[in-house]
Amino acid sequence: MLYPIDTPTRTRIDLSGIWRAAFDWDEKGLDEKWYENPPVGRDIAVPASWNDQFQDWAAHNFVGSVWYHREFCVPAEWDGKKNVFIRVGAAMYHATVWVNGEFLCEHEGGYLPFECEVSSALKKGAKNLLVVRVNNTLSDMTCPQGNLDPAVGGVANWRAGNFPAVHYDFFAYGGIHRPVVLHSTNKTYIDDLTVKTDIDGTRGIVRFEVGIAGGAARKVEVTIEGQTAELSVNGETTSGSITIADCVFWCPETPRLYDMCCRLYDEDGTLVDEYTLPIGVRTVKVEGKSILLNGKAVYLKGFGRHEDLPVIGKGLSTPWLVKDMGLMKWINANSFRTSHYPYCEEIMQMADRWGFMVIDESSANTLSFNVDSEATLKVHRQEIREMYQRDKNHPSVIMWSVSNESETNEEKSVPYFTTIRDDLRALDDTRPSTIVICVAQHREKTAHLFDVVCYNQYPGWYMLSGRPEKIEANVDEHIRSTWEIFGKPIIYSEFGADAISGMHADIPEMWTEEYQKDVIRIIIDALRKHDCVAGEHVWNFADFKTGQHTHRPVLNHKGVFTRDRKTKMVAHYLRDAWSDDGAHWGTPFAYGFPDERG
Ligand code: BDP
Repeated sequence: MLYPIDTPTRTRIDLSGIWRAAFDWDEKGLDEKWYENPPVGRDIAVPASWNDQFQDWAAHNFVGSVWYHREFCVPAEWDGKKNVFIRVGAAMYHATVWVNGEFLCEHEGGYLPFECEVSSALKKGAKNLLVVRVNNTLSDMTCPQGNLDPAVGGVANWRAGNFPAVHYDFFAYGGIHRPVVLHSTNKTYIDDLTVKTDIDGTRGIVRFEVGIAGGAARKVEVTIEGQTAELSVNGETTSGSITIADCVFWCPETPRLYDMCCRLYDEDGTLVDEYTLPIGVRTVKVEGKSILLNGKAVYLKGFGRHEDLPVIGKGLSTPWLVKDMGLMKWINANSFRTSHYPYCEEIMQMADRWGFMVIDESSANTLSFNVDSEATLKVHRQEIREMYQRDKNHPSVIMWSVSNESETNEEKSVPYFTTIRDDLRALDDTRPSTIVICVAQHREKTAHLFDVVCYNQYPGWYMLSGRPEKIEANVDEHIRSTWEIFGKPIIYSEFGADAISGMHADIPEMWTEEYQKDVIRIIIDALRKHDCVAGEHVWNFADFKTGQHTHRPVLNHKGVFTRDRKTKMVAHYLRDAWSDDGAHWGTPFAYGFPDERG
């Protein structure tokens, strides 16, 4: 499924704006056929989470179904002649779509797009009623899992007591989180593009496959940098390649993109579809202790992030997105991980243009294997396919992450993640993959399945709390033994400390900005002594909202920026540490006891 764009043969209409929504407090909407005649409900912004838009406690904490609706018209020239699609960028967690009372499609998984062809349900020259039911209930059968009663022995053990009850460490937002778009194509159209690139000296080799739907096509022309490949069409796909002489290879320093323009012609030689995809030419490999981009070792500097904003929740906000990308450039980051779910398509496109290397993560966060994980595995496999399908052509995506902090000490996690790893390898032979882990090296059972070891480690916070003087030795030992056991490049994919903005101390203590700065500094200095370390991702880019819990003062405060994107002290130091000429952290604080104490 291609990202919808306007071209000479395609038109898109963004349905973002104020819709109406009815909270289905008693889950009676289906029985009462709200899809035919939804309750008037209340004004609600789309895209955005529903939770923080209103004043009522019930809506804020709601877990269940919300019925969204609005009307739309299609241009007269679409009527009968075009395919008309409704595409939902993402809805958390399960969504069902009806038009004029007719069921069109449903989708499970909160972070990836889905679409349905809607022509059959449309009223000619009249208003159409669009109804989307979104349900954010998680269970032991969803991905991620959630909402389990600790009594059944499942995932709720992870963060028992969180309200609303999810076991992961971010707020259980629900809603239509990404734009809903109406878009049209001709009856015969390009429905997929797959691009794989290689390097031969200074030449860039672009191999592509074009998927065609609707039949009756004769040829495809693909043009890159003034060179055109003509491909005849005999079935649903056709493929070819183009070589770019003196190619500028994609990397953070030169994120050069080339437009790949594809034109599809029917049997009469009439242009029936045109789609332009920006592509980057680059290779990614893992060898020994290094991740190689275009054959050169790269070192990842950056963050684990969240899609999380005041009022908007997990909804897409393009001004905030632009600001965030600017802040990541300002601080000299070169990469980020889409912790803990695939992010919006717009950030992936910007990462291509701005030169950020991305670890693209599935939403399989903190999975438990104490419950029957077969159902979760099914949804997880579907998500991996959809994530690959959506993001496969982004040069910025240098690695897939299949999960964050699942119970990978459990024996059952091995067949589970072997299946996921095999799925991914069958889909993509051009990128490495990883699993983000936190269990102790000696108990970890899945890291050997993947190419890179991503570790979340919190010395100075969850362990060695208040003891920065012990961090260096801890990190040294951890890296040494991780390399010894797995023999793969290591990224510290999370480390850091909570700091409440404005809280200071001359002698650094937990929760102060000084303490956060020192913990991050000491860990970075320790990591850089090891040549098997391929990256440092601070947790987190910005403070973010969590469920209510005694450990969380409304937000997780490990942000380097506050939730409204103000700098904390450590931001200025990281900006130096991540600059080309290295760290200027100033005089280190004197931790430890005087000699006479022994
Ligand atoms: C890690 C999780 C992350 C949490 C972080 C923390 O991967 O989602 O927010 O810890 O506790 O375990 O701050």
